Amino acid sequence: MNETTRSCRSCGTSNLRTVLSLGKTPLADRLLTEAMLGSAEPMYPLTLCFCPDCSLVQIAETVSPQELFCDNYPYYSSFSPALLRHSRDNAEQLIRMRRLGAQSLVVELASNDGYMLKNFAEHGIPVLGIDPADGPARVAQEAGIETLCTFFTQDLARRLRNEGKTADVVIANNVLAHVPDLNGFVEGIGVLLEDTGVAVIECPYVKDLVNHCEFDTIYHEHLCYFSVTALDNLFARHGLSLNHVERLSIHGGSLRLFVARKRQVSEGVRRLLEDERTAGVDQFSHYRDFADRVGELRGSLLGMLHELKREGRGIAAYGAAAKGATLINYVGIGPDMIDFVVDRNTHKQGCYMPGKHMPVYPCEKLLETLPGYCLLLAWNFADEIMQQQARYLERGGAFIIPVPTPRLVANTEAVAHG
Ligand code: JHZ
Repeated sequence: MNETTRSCRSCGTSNLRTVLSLGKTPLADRLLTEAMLGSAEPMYPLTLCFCPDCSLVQIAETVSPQELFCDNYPYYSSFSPALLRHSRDNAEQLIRMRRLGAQSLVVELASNDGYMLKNFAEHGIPVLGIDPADGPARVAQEAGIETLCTFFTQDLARRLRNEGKTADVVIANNVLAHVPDLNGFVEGIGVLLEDTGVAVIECPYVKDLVNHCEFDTIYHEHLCYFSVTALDNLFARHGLSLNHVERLSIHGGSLRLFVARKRQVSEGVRRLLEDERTAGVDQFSHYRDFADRVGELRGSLLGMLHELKREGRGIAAYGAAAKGATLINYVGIGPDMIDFVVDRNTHKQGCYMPGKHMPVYPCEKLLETLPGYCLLLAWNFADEIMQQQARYLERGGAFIIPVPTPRLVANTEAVAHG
């Protein structure tokens, strides 16, 4: 099921202006099994828009969340060591800051395989996960993390509150962009929070997306691309205050938001709002040349790949990431160019990439076959992946990093990174 909207997902006005069209693309996390290869794949238009009224960048299309998240969703957070470290550090900081203990409750929305909540549970802090993807939710339950396998909604928040379950901390990482009922979701956070509770929310930052040409992070799961300005408007509408914001490097540049009922806005929030006004993030003109820059990137990446292919040493790709699906489908990179993709996630291995159908293998395949080049689709974990693959680099392999402008990294540079 697919709907196209011309009214803003946050403020509801109908002045949306188109920023970029990526054409029709398959669903980025719908990897195919061998049996699925013979049947038609759902393909949907992907159009990035800007709302001049509340500044929210968003896509026009809504694919049903059931189709996106409920059928063999292959993303399991725990396969990315850098994400695990990032989450543990954040959990430990929250435990200290909020003095959490056996009497507290931490609720995570989109808790996936329990990658985050296990850090609280280890300290004896009661936790509750909520996630609609049954595979990851089952892994969390098996690890002893209480998890409701369902979508978080206002109604669920009310039900939990009626059962006496209000949260000292609500965590919502990389989920705000995924929800079609954005206002209902934020309202639900307010319902679930204890009076003195805090919601800690991470989402990719649209300013980084645009500045670093991270167009591949645009796909149907990501309905919204947030600026601090748009977020401030959104939370204020629900009686919540965006009190503090941190900028993070994860996922190509993210925001960590601290949201509460009581207004205690930090100087940092005011500064970021001011920076966005100065940079024009709240104006359509800020996004006007983005489509041209994305088109240029496509041209230069294709040019580079054709040149490298002619050397005859083979090209593979690393990371069957959702963003990788946008990249290969929009740029037009198929099995004639890329022989195979490697990924640590065992749920993705043995499957085929959406749209272009390159097979996904375990990472060992890279050293076994030694292709001359490897396109890094999971470029957001570049340093970590290149360190893991030091032997591939030592043996003459090189990585192609596609964004912000395609570049080659061979052994010497990788050692400098390490
Ligand atoms: P990764 C994810 O998108 C999921 P994806 C989701 N769509 C979202 O909102 C964004 O993040 C923010 C693999 N890998 O996380 C694991 C290795 O093989 O960058 C993943 O399959 N070895 C909900 O999918 C992929 O790469 C490694 O060492 O675009 C990375 O996917 C590491 C670190 C990762 O984003």
